[in-house]
Order: sequence, then structure tokens, then C-alpha cells
Amino acid sequence: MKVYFCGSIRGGRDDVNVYRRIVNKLQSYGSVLTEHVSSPELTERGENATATGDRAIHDRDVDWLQQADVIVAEVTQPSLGVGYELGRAVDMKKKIFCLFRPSSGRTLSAMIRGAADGDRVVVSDYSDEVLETVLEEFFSKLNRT
Ligand code: 6K6
Repeated sequence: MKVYFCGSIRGGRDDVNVYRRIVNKLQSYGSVLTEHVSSPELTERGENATATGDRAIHDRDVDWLQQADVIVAEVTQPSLGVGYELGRAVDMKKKIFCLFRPSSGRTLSAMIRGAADGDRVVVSDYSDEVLETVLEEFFSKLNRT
């Protein structure tokens, strides 16, 4: 299974440790196309950006979205890029799982929470202690459909 993980980069890297935990868990289900999103070396200022530039990043990521069997997004830290990826993925009719942490004190965008349809798009509130369990539940249901 190919999994596309979305997490904030230029939107801010406060949740990078959560992204690491999610990617570790996702790797037990298949290959994670965007493992770099969880790398502590990748900063929002772009010290680790490649010389190929933003167009190449965009085109490669859209190509990976097309290849992906499932999209998992951590949406607590608001990110234009993650919102864009989710919009494209909805249009591609992909299976999408969004994870939001209410303890952050933020309120999730209506355009993400409101996209949940209980079928292709699932949005789940979680707390730190149950992150891996919430992923296990989602993937066990996915494997039964
Ligand atoms: C590196 C450091 C700063 O900017 C970069 C650019 N590198 C990126 N490499 C790969 N994927 C990227 C990059 N920038 C954004 N993305 C994609 O958009 C990822 O798949 C993330 O899920 C999402 C993050 O968007 P922003 O708007 O928070 O950057």
C-alpha cells in the first residue's frame, strides 16, 4: 500500500514529533511516499530545500498524490500546502484520513471538518495517548473495505 502523509512545513514545524510518530506507524502498513515531511532536519525556513525549486516539489507531490492508495494528514497546525493537497486529493476521489488534536486550542477549518463524509473522507479528533490506536482503527476498517 502507498501512503501519502501530509503535515505542515512552511506553515510551521511545531508538531514535527507528532508527524514522526504518525510516519513510524504508517510504515507498518505500507510505503510512505512523503517520509521527509516528518524529518526534524526539514525546517519551515527551507534550509533543506532542494535546488530544484518549488515547481518541482509541487509537481512531484501531485504525482505522488495520484499514486497514493490513501492520504493521511495531520491538520492541527494550519498549512496552506496541506489544505491544497487535501483539496486535490478530494478531487481525485482518494481515501483521506485527517487527524486533529483539540488540546491544541485551535478550531479546525470548516473546509476540512466539513469535507468529512464518513466514507472517503474521515476526520478524527485525537489526543496524544491514543494516536497510534486511532491509526490502527482506521487501517483495520480500510483493510475490510
Ligand atoms: C523545504 C523547507 C521549506 O520548504 C521546503 C520545500 N519542500 C517540500 N518538500 C516536499 N513536500 C513539500 C515541501 N513543501 C511543501 N510540501 C508539501 O506540502 C508536503 O507534502 C506537505 O504535506 C505540505 C506542506 O505545505 P506547507 O505549506 O506547510 O509548506
